[in-house]
Amino acid sequence: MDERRLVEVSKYLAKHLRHRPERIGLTLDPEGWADVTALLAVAADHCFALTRAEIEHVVAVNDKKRYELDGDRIRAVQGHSVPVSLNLPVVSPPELLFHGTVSRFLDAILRDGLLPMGRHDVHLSPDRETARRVGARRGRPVVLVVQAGRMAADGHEFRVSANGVWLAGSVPPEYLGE
Ligand code: HQG
Repeated sequence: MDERRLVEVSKYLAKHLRHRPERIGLTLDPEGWADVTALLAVAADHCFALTRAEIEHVVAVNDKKRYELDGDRIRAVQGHSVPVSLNLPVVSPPELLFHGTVSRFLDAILRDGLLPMGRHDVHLSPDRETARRVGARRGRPVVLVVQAGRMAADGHEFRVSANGVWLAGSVPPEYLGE
């Protein structure tokens, strides 16, 4: 599979497993799982030719391990905008986590805290370099430091997705620094 096709299939999966399953008539169960057989059928119905082997390949080599396969089921491991409950356990975070953003959002973030915006959760990175890459999707990155240990001690819940993204409902401004 060439790189272009890999990206095309990955984007197709992200769109329909995270954001708009209804666009192709796909049903996700409450935990975000779709039947691979059903996905192949509805993709074909909507003129996107896709094979099981391509799905398996994308799941295996995807740069950020965004998807998981379990028998004939597939789901995105995080990043949804549709309501799903991934049933991730609450876990203790490291003392510090990081969030990559850009300077144009800083005033609002320092005033209102980090909010999930279009997604279910605020996404936090375990290290500065990962956060820098997340921020760089939007321009010159700014990395914020999150006092995650202190937040957890104050009763805020953290979860971590299967691909190592830390998730929190929000991060109030008093736990943020640069
Ligand atoms: C910003 C990619 C104004 C926030 C990445 C971010 C990540 C605020 C944007 C994953 C704000 C939301 C998630 C506030 C937060 N006021 N702006 N109060 N609070 N923001 O894409 O963290 O490729 O939903 O800084 O690698 O950028 O999809 O979140 O800039 O892991 O697998 O609002 O997406 O992964 O943007 O990225 P996003 P994100 P995937």
